[in-house]
Amino acid sequence: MGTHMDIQGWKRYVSGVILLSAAIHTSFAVTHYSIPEEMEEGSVVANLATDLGLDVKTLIKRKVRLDVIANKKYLDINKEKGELFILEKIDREYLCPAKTTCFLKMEVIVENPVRIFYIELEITDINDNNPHFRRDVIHLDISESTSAGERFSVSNAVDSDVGSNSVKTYYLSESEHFDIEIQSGRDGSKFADLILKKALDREIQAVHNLILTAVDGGVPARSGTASIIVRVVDANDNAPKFDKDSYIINVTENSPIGSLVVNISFALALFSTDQILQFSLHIFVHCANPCAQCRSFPTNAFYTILLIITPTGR
Ligand SMILES: [Ca+2]
Ligand SMILES: [Ca+2]
Ligand SMILES: [Ca+2]
Ligand SMILES: [Ca+2]
Repeated sequence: MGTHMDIQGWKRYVSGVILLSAAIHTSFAVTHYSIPEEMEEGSVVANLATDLGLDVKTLIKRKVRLDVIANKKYLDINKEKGELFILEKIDREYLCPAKTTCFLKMEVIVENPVRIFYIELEITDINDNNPHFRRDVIHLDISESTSAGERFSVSNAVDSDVGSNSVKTYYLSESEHFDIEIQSGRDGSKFADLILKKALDREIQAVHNLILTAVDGGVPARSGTASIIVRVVDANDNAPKFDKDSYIINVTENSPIGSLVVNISFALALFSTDQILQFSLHIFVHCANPCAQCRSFPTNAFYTILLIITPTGR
């Protein structure tokens, strides 16, 4: 037979198609079912024989079969009972990721005579996933000079479930300094802003450990947490402190050069560290006795020394 059909060949082909079309009594009605995801294997979805008006006793003889279109065989037909049952658990999040609706389309085919029934199975969501944060620990550096009312973005939690089974709200652990405000994205997703409700003081508390909890709207609700570690960045808000405001020291006029007059201590908070360092100043006799100034005050000579410590800071 050549590649080109003659007129007789075309007639035979067309009449064959017409006969085949007549033989297949196709029902275009779609039978709709709805089941929750994750049903156990073997669970019965529906009695197809009853719903499609087929005689259950003839199903084996008519070679009933089920085609799950464009997907693996999650379901099958029990040919003795005419029941549609779960062959493999259906995970909605795997089958329809990032979709709010999920359908499986199927065809039930019987022979003698050939009939095709269309089935649409809706897979509804159950709350089988916890909200979770992309990072378990969120690090924030906040200057102690930051004013109360300032807000900071923290990464939102995600939940593979949809609708009310997804993230609904957030809670923050008890804190004197921080609070959260819940925001809604355009797509309906929820996220939290961290708000500084009371100014920080690094010298009182250099690190704040908070727990942010995301909760979904499922029943029962599921949750996920992330740690927020706030490191308070130092600002130059403390002057160096001497251990006394003034020192009165008696020095004998014949004190040798280089002898210690006084040892003065002062404390200085270091920038960007959690340390408060103690320093000492040693003041020694510098000039020989009797020095010029002493001669001006033969009985009681007073020297007033003003010490100014100026750290180089911001
Ligand atoms: Ca699932
Ligand atoms: Ca789910
Ligand atoms: Ca969920
Ligand atoms: Ca401070």
